[in-house]
Amino acid sequence: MKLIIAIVQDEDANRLVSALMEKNLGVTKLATTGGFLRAGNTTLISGVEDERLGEALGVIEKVCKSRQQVTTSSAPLNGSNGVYVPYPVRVTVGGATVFVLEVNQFLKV
Ligand code: 2BA
Repeated sequence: MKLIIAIVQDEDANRLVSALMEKNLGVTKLATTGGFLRAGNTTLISGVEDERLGEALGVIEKVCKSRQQVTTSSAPLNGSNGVYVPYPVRVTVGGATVFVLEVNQFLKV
């Protein structure tokens, strides 16, 4: 058995939990904070049988694939005399940091 620890962006977390549960893969969701940005992210832990590891990693990759998204920035534009005019910017969102650990024992007592 393997233990997957996946650190994902908050916005992907619920979709990922649903996608894993749909495949009958157990998952626990933890609210976490990244050390570098000191911003919230989500850590999911999932114990999977060895033969289902590839399937589980595939679900994580599909749901959390990094992608471009257009959002609105309110930083002042050059030449706008300090006036805050919202304008669209393209940012990268998604992606996951994944660790796979060997499980020595799995008990429910
Ligand atoms: P990622 O490398 O995709 O990491 C996303 C989050 O995954 C991290 O959030 C952290 O919570 C977790 N993580 C990544 N590597 C880990 C590890 N080896 N062990 C345990 N947890 C780990 P943050 O720490 O807030 O980092 C957010 C993003 O800032 C990182 O995205 C990376 O793009 C950047 N970053 C992190 N450390 C950096 C550094 N020292 N210098 C420059 N950029 C850094």
